[in-house]
Amino acid sequence: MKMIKYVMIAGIVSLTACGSGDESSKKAEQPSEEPKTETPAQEQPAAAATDVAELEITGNDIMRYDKTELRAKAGQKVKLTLHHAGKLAKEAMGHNIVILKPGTDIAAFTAKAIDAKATDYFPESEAGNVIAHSKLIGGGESTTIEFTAPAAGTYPFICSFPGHSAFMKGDFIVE
Ligand SMILES: [Cu+2]
Repeated sequence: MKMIKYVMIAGIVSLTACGSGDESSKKAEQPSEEPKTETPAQEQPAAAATDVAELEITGNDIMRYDKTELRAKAGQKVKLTLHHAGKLAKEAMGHNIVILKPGTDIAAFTAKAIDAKATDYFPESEAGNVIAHSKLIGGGESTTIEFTAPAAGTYPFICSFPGHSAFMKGDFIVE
């Protein structure tokens, strides 16, 4: 009986967890294969070099991002825009996005972030664990960062405003 109850609760939790996933994951267009003409050693500029991944993510006044996954290709230029769709000021409900190296101790990172109010909750001492990060913004604001996608892998991202990373987190997946 206990077991059944547990399973039901788990089911409800996973249902609600899916509730916010209204963003149908836009599959990045796979570049069609180059026609296989044997051009001998003619240096062609890599397609990835001119290719820009334009990504967007939005935070709100109830401490959520609108997506939990962002994707790019290794070496690709990434233009990532964070929007804040809410109305609250950044002092109360500020959001940023911080992309971390795999294996970063997120609890330790966010603990240091709490003490980093002067730098908008970005702990400079942890910069070595950071791939890229935006500034902190309040309701109605947007900010864009540009960086080069690192090697293939899964890079966790969070909002480093105190308490937010419990809800505002996801994976930046580099293929
Ligand atoms: Cu936040």
